[in-house]
Amino acid sequence: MRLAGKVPIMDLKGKKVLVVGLGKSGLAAALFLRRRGAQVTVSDVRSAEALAKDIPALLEEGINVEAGGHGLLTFRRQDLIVVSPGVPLDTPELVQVRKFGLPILGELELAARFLKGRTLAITGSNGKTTTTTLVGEILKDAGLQTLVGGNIGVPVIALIDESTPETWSVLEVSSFQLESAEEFHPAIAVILNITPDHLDRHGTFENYALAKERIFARQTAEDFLILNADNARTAAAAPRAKSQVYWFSNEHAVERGAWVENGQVVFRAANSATETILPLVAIPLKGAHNVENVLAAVCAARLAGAKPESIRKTIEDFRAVEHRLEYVATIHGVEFYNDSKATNVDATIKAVTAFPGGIHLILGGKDKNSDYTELTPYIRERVKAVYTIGSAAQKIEAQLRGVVPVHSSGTLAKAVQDAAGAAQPGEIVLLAPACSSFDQFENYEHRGRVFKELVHEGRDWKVWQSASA
Ligand code: UMA
Repeated sequence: MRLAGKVPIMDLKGKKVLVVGLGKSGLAAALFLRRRGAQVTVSDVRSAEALAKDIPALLEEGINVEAGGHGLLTFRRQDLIVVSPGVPLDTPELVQVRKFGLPILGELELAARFLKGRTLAITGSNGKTTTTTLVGEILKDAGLQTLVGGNIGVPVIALIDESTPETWSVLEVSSFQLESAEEFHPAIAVILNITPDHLDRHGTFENYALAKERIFARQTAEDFLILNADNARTAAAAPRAKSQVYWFSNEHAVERGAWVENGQVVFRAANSATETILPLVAIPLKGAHNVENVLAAVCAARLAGAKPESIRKTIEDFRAVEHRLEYVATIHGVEFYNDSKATNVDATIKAVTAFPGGIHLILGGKDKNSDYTELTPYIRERVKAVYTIGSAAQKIEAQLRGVVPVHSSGTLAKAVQDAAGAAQPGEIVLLAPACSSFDQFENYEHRGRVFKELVHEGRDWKVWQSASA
């Protein structure tokens, strides 16, 4: 959806600006705007008690706070509204003020207008954080001035002060951020894959895919767009690009881009010879999806100017990012993996297919209008039992009935006990829940940390054995 209005936002002095949502992005945006002389108000649906840790610092900076709900009058009084990524654009107050032509910018869009240097932006339904982290590491190791942020957890606005004309800002960008992007213009854009996610917010898969495509809407012939040749909806975006399209594929050679040939990751730029980057066996990350992430990272890093030898070294030394198919421990022969970031069905399929079999899979959390029956063939092939948690449990149980034994564990603590108690040496306990975490946890990081604590606490095998007996 295009948002109405244009403002001379380079001059924020004296402007009345409302920041909607006081999470990480809202906090960073409010402080940024205030430092540039704007009269800032923050509005959040959470109560003053829930926001207590941030309110004193905001008041001290002269920032007004509206807690416990959004007031239409507060919205109408502004010159500009800045929206946090998690706030839906069809929030009634936003719909109302849009009718009056009030400018509304997303946090990414606001930040992009102030960020100096070039941007390398990475989106996709899965693999964003691993690829963003890897590209950031590669560029740093290659001696390029690099900042990393975005959906990965550091709001883009927080990078502005450090950025210089020489900076590469490597940004993980989500469909929530891209939905309101207007002038956002990365020199290199990557779409890793597009598979169903966030249908509760975007309504349809096509709306979600079109939000992702906004990553290259402002690109010109001087820019690069990197697409996954093996993912149909991603590849379908190519005809709409004005930039130079590069491809990556785990299945076949591409005209320009990165692919796998004779067990080696290779790269070819336009009108150049094919370069060997590194052998597949030297990739230290599990799963075919991580080969795709590495291919995308190689392509992006080469286009940004990193040399093949430097890229190879960084990839060889790279370790899994926290909460992404992260190895936790082996206890009495059972391996525990934390893939709390598997917040949609496709991510869970990728996690399950990273192991040959013997998986005890923990599924559930807050449903996003997902279809869990898509998991059926993968579960039948590799999973011994499923343990459900959270508010999506009943739906998952109904959709997976008869595929493998499904246990209603309810909580993560009980699921770890149940799964660990049932797993035999050589088998895997995998948290890859296919749902968001917000029904039982603050966020997926919190869920992942709790999982790891539970695993480490349960090192006394007997506790699990007796608990599940
Ligand atoms: N809120 C309102 N009104 C609403 C909705 C929410 O006031 O109608 C308030 C909430 O009460 C809360 C605040 O908004 O206080 C939360 O804002 P937010 O959801 O935008 O969260 P932030 O803490 O600012 O984090 C956001 C991203 N969150 C989302 O997109 C949901 C973080 O991505 C990101 O790391 C951070 O900005 C920094 O850029 C997280 C995420 O879950 C990891 N992303 C989704 C995903 O990866 O699937 C897209």
